[in-house]
Amino acid sequence: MTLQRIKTLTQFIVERQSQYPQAKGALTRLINDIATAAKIVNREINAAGLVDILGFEGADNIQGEAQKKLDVYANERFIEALKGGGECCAIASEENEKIISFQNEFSEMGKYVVAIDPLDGSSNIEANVSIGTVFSIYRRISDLGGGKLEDMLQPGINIVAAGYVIYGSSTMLVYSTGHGVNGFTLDPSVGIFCLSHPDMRFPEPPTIYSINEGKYASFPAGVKKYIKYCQVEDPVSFRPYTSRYIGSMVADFHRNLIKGGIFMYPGTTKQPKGKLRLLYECNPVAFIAEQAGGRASDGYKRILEIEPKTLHQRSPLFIGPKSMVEKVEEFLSKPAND
Ligand code: AHM
Ligand code: MG
Repeated sequence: MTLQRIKTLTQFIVERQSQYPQAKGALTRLINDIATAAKIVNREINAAGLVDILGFEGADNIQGEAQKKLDVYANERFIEALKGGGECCAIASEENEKIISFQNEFSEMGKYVVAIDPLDGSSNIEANVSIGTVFSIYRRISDLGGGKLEDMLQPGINIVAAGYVIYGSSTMLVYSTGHGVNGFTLDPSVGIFCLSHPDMRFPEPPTIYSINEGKYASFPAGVKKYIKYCQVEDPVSFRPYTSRYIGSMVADFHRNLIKGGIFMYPGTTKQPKGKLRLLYECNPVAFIAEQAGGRASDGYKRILEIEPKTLHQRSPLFIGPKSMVEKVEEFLSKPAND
């Protein structure tokens, strides 16, 4: 690729911003802050086998799960970058019990709030499996001053921008501001994200289903039936589908966005609301999925329309191409003995 043909993330967002003369660049700067922190986290992840950063930190996070050192490191880097950047007035992180609110020292604006899972899928770190960062950005609804809980408890339909970073065989930032989805691959030699996947859409026909089938016995009847439907031979609808499950939501979602497939994390008998958190995990990928022509549902309704009651609430998640998500919703809406 010649240099003239490369479009960097910064060029791309500045270009996009110039289409909106009223925009003052705050969102652009905020996304840049996230990208900068992602590069620092990426460097540490790449060096994980070399330095003493793998393993447990010794504390549990608010979900009662042991925090890995890299979880803590990533959380600190994103908080620093967002606080220092001056464009947001509060952060809700999967790693912190309460919101982190700051009166912005650098700007009287601070008109955005950010919900973030700094390092999702961290149980995969030791095995060199892809992990990710997931984020969503909302406009604050409270008056000026430090951000408040109410700013965070907004439904996903209020998202202004959302995205994820996948630390995989290459590192990518995928994001949307509500005008389609674009993906940028990090060139590690120069530390720049370059546009590599413009206007991402779920391809047709989709052929992959992703779910932790080890939990099959405790899934709702409709999900069990949908899994069987995926496995039935029917060349017209390209079944049987291929099963793929990494156990890292960002990586599973990203593969399905590129190759065409559904990711499911249903409720189980032990955890009726599933495992994934609405604010940090479900909402941002739901926003991306819809912008890529797909659908995200809790099995019955659109994820983005759920009114959050608490910061760390969980939700079942069915996400991917519209046709696949609608099919699983159809199975779930039937009586159990049907
Ligand atoms: P985490 O936030 O503690 O990393 O957990 C979330 C992860 C997701 O990335 C992934 O989809 C899911 O947990 C896998 O869970 P399971 O091991 O139950 O299949
Ligand atoms: Mg997570």
